[in-house]
Amino acid sequence: MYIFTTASILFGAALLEIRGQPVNSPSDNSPRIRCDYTFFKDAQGWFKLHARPATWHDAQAVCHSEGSSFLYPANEVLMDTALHLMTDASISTIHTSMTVKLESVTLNEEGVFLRAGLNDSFPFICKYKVESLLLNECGTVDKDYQFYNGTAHCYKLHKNKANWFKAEAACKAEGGQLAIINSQKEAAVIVDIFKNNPADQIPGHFEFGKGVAFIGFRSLDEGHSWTTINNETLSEAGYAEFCPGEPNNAAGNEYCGSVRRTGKLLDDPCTRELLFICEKKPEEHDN
Ligand SMILES: [Ca+2]
Ligand SMILES: [Ca+2]
Repeated sequence: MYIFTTASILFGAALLEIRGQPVNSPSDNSPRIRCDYTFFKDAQGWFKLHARPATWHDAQAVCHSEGSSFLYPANEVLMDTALHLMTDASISTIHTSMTVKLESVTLNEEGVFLRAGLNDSFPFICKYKVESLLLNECGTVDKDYQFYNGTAHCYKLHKNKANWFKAEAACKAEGGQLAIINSQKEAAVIVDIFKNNPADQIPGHFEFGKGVAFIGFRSLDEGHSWTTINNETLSEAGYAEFCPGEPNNAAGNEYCGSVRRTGKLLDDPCTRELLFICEKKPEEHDN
Protein backbone atom coordinates (compact mmCIF):
# COMPACT_ATOMS: atom_id res chain seq x y z
CA MET A 1 0.00 0.00 0.00
CA TYR A 2 1.12 3.54 -0.55
CA ILE A 3 -0.32 6.99 -0.29
CA PHE A 4 -2.56 7.75 -3.23
CA THR A 5 -2.01 11.45 -3.93
CA THR A 6 -0.59 14.42 -2.16
CA ALA A 7 -3.89 16.24 -2.59
CA SER A 8 -5.71 13.51 -0.72
CA ILE A 9 -3.34 13.80 2.23
CA LEU A 10 -4.00 17.51 2.49
CA PHE A 11 -7.70 16.95 2.01
CA GLY A 12 -7.67 14.31 4.74
CA ALA A 13 -5.72 16.51 7.12
CA ALA A 14 -8.15 19.39 6.58
CA LEU A 15 -11.02 17.07 7.41
CA LEU A 16 -9.36 15.91 10.59
CA GLU A 17 -9.47 19.47 11.85
CA ILE A 18 -13.17 19.80 11.29
CA ARG A 19 -14.09 16.40 12.64
CA GLY A 20 -16.01 16.57 15.86
CA GLN A 21 -17.93 19.63 14.76
CA PRO A 22 -21.56 19.09 13.75
CA VAL A 23 -20.95 19.85 10.09
CA ASN A 24 -22.67 16.76 8.84
CA SER A 25 -24.34 14.70 11.49
CA PRO A 26 -27.06 12.11 11.17
CA SER A 27 -30.46 13.74 11.31
CA ASP A 28 -33.39 12.33 13.30
CA ASN A 29 -36.06 14.47 11.66
CA SER A 30 -35.45 13.01 8.27
CA PRO A 31 -37.21 10.91 5.69
CA ARG A 32 -36.81 7.21 6.40
CA ILE A 33 -36.26 4.60 3.75
CA ARG A 34 -34.93 1.56 5.51
CA CYS A 35 -34.06 1.32 9.15
CA ASP A 36 -30.50 0.16 8.51
CA TYR A 37 -29.60 3.34 6.57
CA THR A 38 -28.93 6.66 8.31
CA PHE A 39 -29.88 9.98 6.75
CA PHE A 40 -27.18 12.67 6.62
CA LYS A 41 -28.73 16.03 5.84
CA ASP A 42 -25.66 17.76 4.43
CA ALA A 43 -24.89 14.82 2.18
CA GLN A 44 -28.56 14.62 1.15
CA GLY A 45 -28.56 10.89 1.30
CA TRP A 46 -28.86 7.73 3.36
CA PHE A 47 -25.77 5.73 4.27
CA LYS A 48 -24.99 2.32 5.66
CA LEU A 49 -21.60 1.11 6.77
CA HIS A 50 -21.27 -2.62 6.22
CA ALA A 51 -18.83 -3.52 8.99
CA ARG A 52 -18.33 -7.07 7.80
CA PRO A 53 -15.35 -7.02 5.42
CA ALA A 54 -15.95 -7.99 1.82
CA THR A 55 -13.96 -8.05 -1.40
CA TRP A 56 -14.39 -5.07 -3.71
CA HIS A 57 -16.69 -6.98 -6.09
CA ASP A 58 -18.80 -8.36 -3.25
CA ALA A 59 -19.12 -4.87 -1.77
CA GLN A 60 -20.38 -3.58 -5.10
CA ALA A 61 -22.85 -6.47 -5.36
CA VAL A 62 -24.18 -5.92 -1.82
CA CYS A 63 -24.86 -2.21 -2.42
CA HIS A 64 -26.50 -3.04 -5.74
CA SER A 65 -28.70 -5.68 -4.13
CA GLU A 66 -29.85 -3.09 -1.61
CA GLY A 67 -30.72 -0.73 -4.47
CA SER A 68 -28.03 1.72 -3.39
CA SER A 69 -24.61 2.61 -4.72
CA PHE A 70 -21.16 1.81 -3.44
CA LEU A 71 -19.67 4.98 -1.93
CA TYR A 72 -16.68 6.85 -3.21
CA PRO A 73 -16.26 10.02 -1.13
CA ALA A 74 -15.84 12.37 -4.08
CA ASN A 75 -16.27 15.57 -2.07
CA GLU A 76 -15.71 16.92 1.41
CA VAL A 77 -19.25 16.29 2.64
CA LEU A 78 -19.17 12.66 1.55
CA MET A 79 -15.70 12.25 3.02
CA ASP A 80 -16.89 13.64 6.34
CA THR A 81 -19.91 11.32 6.29
CA ALA A 82 -17.67 8.32 5.61
CA LEU A 83 -15.26 9.25 8.41
CA HIS A 84 -18.17 9.82 10.79
CA LEU A 85 -19.54 6.33 10.11
CA MET A 86 -16.08 4.76 10.36
CA THR A 87 -15.35 6.46 13.68
CA ASP A 88 -18.71 5.36 15.12
CA ALA A 89 -18.01 1.77 14.16
CA SER A 90 -14.28 1.90 15.08
CA ILE A 91 -13.31 0.94 11.56
CA SER A 92 -9.92 1.98 10.24
CA THR A 93 -10.12 1.24 6.49
CA ILE A 94 -12.93 0.82 3.95
CA HIS A 95 -13.13 -0.07 0.28
CA THR A 96 -14.47 2.71 -1.94
CA SER A 97 -16.07 2.19 -5.34
CA MET A 98 -13.05 3.73 -7.05
CA THR A 99 -10.45 1.52 -8.70
CA VAL A 100 -7.13 2.47 -10.23
CA LYS A 101 -5.24 -0.01 -12.39
CA LEU A 102 -7.25 -2.96 -11.10
CA GLU A 103 -6.69 -2.02 -7.48
CA SER A 104 -9.25 -0.74 -5.00
CA VAL A 105 -8.86 2.79 -3.68
CA THR A 106 -9.40 2.42 0.05
CA LEU A 107 -10.02 5.15 2.60
CA ASN A 108 -8.46 5.11 6.04
CA GLU A 109 -9.69 6.69 9.25
CA GLU A 110 -7.49 9.72 8.70
CA GLY A 111 -9.16 10.54 5.41
CA VAL A 112 -6.25 9.28 3.33
CA PHE A 113 -6.78 7.26 0.17
CA LEU A 114 -4.62 4.15 -0.17
CA ARG A 115 -4.66 1.21 -2.52
CA ALA A 116 -5.38 -2.46 -1.89
CA GLY A 117 -6.18 -5.55 -3.92
CA LEU A 118 -9.72 -6.04 -5.18
CA ASN A 119 -9.73 -9.41 -3.42
CA ASP A 120 -8.68 -7.94 -0.08
CA SER A 121 -11.64 -7.68 2.28
CA PHE A 122 -12.62 -4.43 3.96
CA PRO A 123 -15.81 -2.88 5.32
CA PHE A 124 -17.58 -0.52 2.89
CA ILE A 125 -20.37 2.03 2.72
CA CYS A 126 -23.51 2.00 0.58
CA LYS A 127 -25.43 5.16 -0.19
CA TYR A 128 -28.87 6.21 -1.43
CA LYS A 129 -29.26 9.65 -2.93
CA VAL A 130 -32.53 11.55 -2.55
CA GLU A 131 -32.97 11.82 -6.31
CA SER A 132 -32.31 8.12 -6.70
CA LEU A 133 -35.64 7.48 -4.97
CA LEU A 134 -37.68 9.21 -7.66
CA LEU A 135 -39.36 6.81 -10.05
CA ASN A 136 -38.26 7.23 -13.65
CA GLU A 137 -40.41 6.85 -16.75
CA CYS A 138 -40.11 3.08 -16.36
CA GLY A 139 -41.77 3.18 -12.92
CA THR A 140 -38.56 2.21 -11.14
CA VAL A 141 -35.53 3.82 -9.53
CA ASP A 142 -33.35 1.48 -11.59
CA LYS A 143 -31.65 3.60 -14.25
CA ASP A 144 -30.71 0.53 -16.26
CA TYR A 145 -34.31 0.23 -17.48
CA GLN A 146 -34.70 2.05 -20.81
CA PHE A 147 -38.01 3.09 -22.31
CA TYR A 148 -38.50 2.19 -25.99
CA ASN A 149 -41.09 4.11 -28.00
CA GLY A 150 -41.46 1.21 -30.43
CA THR A 151 -43.24 -0.94 -27.85
CA ALA A 152 -43.90 1.59 -25.05
CA HIS A 153 -42.22 -0.88 -22.69
CA CYS A 154 -38.97 -0.71 -20.74
CA TYR A 155 -36.06 -3.14 -20.96
CA LYS A 156 -32.90 -3.94 -19.08
CA LEU A 157 -30.02 -6.09 -20.21
CA HIS A 158 -28.54 -7.69 -17.10
CA LYS A 159 -24.80 -7.81 -17.58
CA ASN A 160 -24.22 -10.38 -14.86
CA LYS A 161 -24.64 -13.97 -15.91
CA ALA A 162 -27.41 -16.13 -14.52
CA ASN A 163 -29.18 -19.37 -15.34
CA TRP A 164 -32.70 -19.07 -16.72
CA PHE A 165 -34.43 -19.56 -13.34
CA LYS A 166 -32.31 -16.99 -11.55
CA ALA A 167 -32.82 -14.62 -14.47
CA GLU A 168 -36.59 -15.03 -14.26
CA ALA A 169 -36.51 -14.38 -10.50
CA ALA A 170 -34.30 -11.30 -10.91
CA CYS A 171 -36.68 -9.74 -13.44
CA LYS A 172 -39.67 -10.43 -11.18
CA ALA A 173 -37.89 -8.89 -8.21
CA GLU A 174 -37.51 -5.71 -10.28
CA GLY A 175 -41.23 -5.55 -11.04
CA GLY A 176 -40.86 -6.94 -14.54
CA GLN A 177 -40.43 -10.31 -16.21
CA LEU A 178 -38.05 -11.97 -18.62
CA ALA A 179 -38.63 -10.24 -21.96
CA ILE A 180 -41.17 -11.72 -24.36
CA ILE A 181 -40.86 -10.77 -28.02
CA ASN A 182 -44.39 -10.01 -29.25
CA SER A 183 -43.65 -8.52 -32.68
CA GLN A 184 -41.01 -7.75 -35.31
CA LYS A 185 -40.89 -4.29 -33.79
CA GLU A 186 -39.99 -5.75 -30.42
CA ALA A 187 -37.35 -7.99 -32.02
CA ALA A 188 -35.84 -4.77 -33.42
CA VAL A 189 -35.86 -3.32 -29.88
CA ILE A 190 -33.90 -6.38 -28.68
CA VAL A 191 -31.36 -5.89 -31.49
CA ASP A 192 -31.03 -2.26 -30.41
CA ILE A 193 -30.51 -3.20 -26.74
CA PHE A 194 -27.66 -5.50 -27.78
CA LYS A 195 -26.25 -2.78 -30.04
CA ASN A 196 -26.17 -0.40 -27.06
CA ASN A 197 -24.26 -3.01 -25.05
CA PRO A 198 -21.35 -4.19 -27.21
CA ALA A 199 -19.71 -7.40 -26.00
CA ASP A 200 -16.44 -5.60 -25.26
CA GLN A 201 -18.23 -3.29 -22.82
CA ILE A 202 -19.69 -6.16 -20.78
CA PRO A 203 -17.25 -7.16 -18.02
CA GLY A 204 -16.44 -10.69 -16.95
CA HIS A 205 -15.98 -14.02 -18.67
CA PHE A 206 -19.01 -15.74 -20.18
CA GLU A 207 -18.31 -19.32 -21.16
CA PHE A 208 -20.98 -19.18 -23.84
CA GLY A 209 -20.27 -15.66 -25.00
CA LYS A 210 -21.92 -12.28 -24.75
CA GLY A 211 -23.91 -12.63 -27.95
CA VAL A 212 -26.92 -14.35 -26.46
CA ALA A 213 -29.34 -13.58 -23.62
CA PHE A 214 -32.10 -15.52 -21.90
CA ILE A 215 -35.64 -14.28 -22.50
CA GLY A 216 -39.08 -15.39 -21.34
CA PHE A 217 -39.90 -18.61 -23.14
CA ARG A 218 -39.14 -22.27 -22.53
CA SER A 219 -40.27 -25.79 -23.29
CA LEU A 220 -42.21 -27.77 -20.70
CA ASP A 221 -42.23 -30.93 -22.84
CA GLU A 222 -38.55 -31.47 -23.57
CA GLY A 223 -38.44 -29.37 -26.69
CA HIS A 224 -41.63 -30.51 -28.45
CA SER A 225 -43.31 -27.13 -28.01
CA TRP A 226 -42.31 -23.68 -26.85
CA THR A 227 -44.34 -21.34 -24.67
CA THR A 228 -43.76 -17.94 -23.15
CA ILE A 229 -43.79 -17.44 -19.40
CA ASN A 230 -47.31 -16.05 -19.96
CA ASN A 231 -48.25 -19.51 -21.29
CA GLU A 232 -48.82 -18.54 -24.92
CA THR A 233 -47.26 -20.33 -27.86
CA LEU A 234 -44.63 -18.25 -29.61
CA SER A 235 -47.04 -17.68 -32.53
CA GLU A 236 -49.73 -16.50 -30.14
CA ALA A 237 -47.19 -14.19 -28.55
CA GLY A 238 -46.42 -12.77 -32.00
CA TYR A 239 -42.83 -13.82 -32.76
CA ALA A 240 -41.31 -17.23 -33.44
CA GLU A 241 -38.23 -16.60 -35.59
CA PHE A 242 -35.44 -18.97 -34.57
CA CYS A 243 -31.86 -18.78 -35.82
CA PRO A 244 -31.25 -21.14 -38.76
CA GLY A 245 -30.94 -24.71 -37.44
CA GLU A 246 -32.52 -23.84 -34.07
CA PRO A 247 -34.07 -25.07 -31.87
CA ASN A 248 -31.58 -27.95 -32.11
CA ASN A 249 -31.28 -29.26 -28.53
CA ALA A 250 -27.54 -29.51 -29.19
CA ALA A 251 -26.63 -30.18 -25.57
CA GLY A 252 -29.50 -32.62 -25.06
CA ASN A 253 -31.14 -30.44 -22.43
CA GLU A 254 -31.86 -27.17 -24.25
CA TYR A 255 -35.28 -26.38 -22.87
CA CYS A 256 -34.97 -22.66 -22.14
CA GLY A 257 -35.30 -19.77 -24.56
CA SER A 258 -32.70 -17.20 -25.50
CA VAL A 259 -32.11 -14.61 -28.19
CA ARG A 260 -29.06 -13.68 -30.25
CA ARG A 261 -27.82 -10.20 -31.05
CA THR A 262 -29.58 -10.65 -34.40
CA GLY A 263 -32.97 -10.84 -32.63
CA LYS A 264 -33.40 -14.50 -33.61
CA LEU A 265 -34.34 -17.18 -31.07
CA LEU A 266 -32.37 -20.16 -29.72
CA ASP A 267 -32.83 -23.03 -27.32
CA ASP A 268 -30.24 -23.25 -24.56
CA PRO A 269 -29.80 -25.35 -21.41
CA CYS A 270 -31.70 -23.70 -18.53
CA THR A 271 -28.65 -24.13 -16.31
CA ARG A 272 -26.29 -22.35 -18.72
CA GLU A 273 -25.19 -18.95 -17.41
CA LEU A 274 -25.97 -16.16 -19.86
CA LEU A 275 -26.86 -12.50 -20.06
CA PHE A 276 -30.62 -11.91 -19.74
CA ILE A 277 -33.13 -9.27 -20.70
CA CYS A 278 -36.02 -8.11 -18.51
CA GLU A 279 -39.09 -6.29 -19.79
CA LYS A 280 -41.25 -4.00 -17.70
CA LYS A 281 -44.46 -2.09 -18.22
CA PRO A 282 -43.86 1.51 -17.12
CA GLU A 283 -47.00 1.55 -14.97
CA GLU A 284 -46.02 -1.52 -12.94
CA HIS A 285 -44.01 -0.30 -9.99
CA ASP A 286 -41.44 -2.27 -8.06
CA ASN A 287 -42.51 -1.05 -4.63
CA1 LIG B 1 -43.04 -7.91 -24.97
CA1 LIG C 1 -29.60 -24.56 -29.38
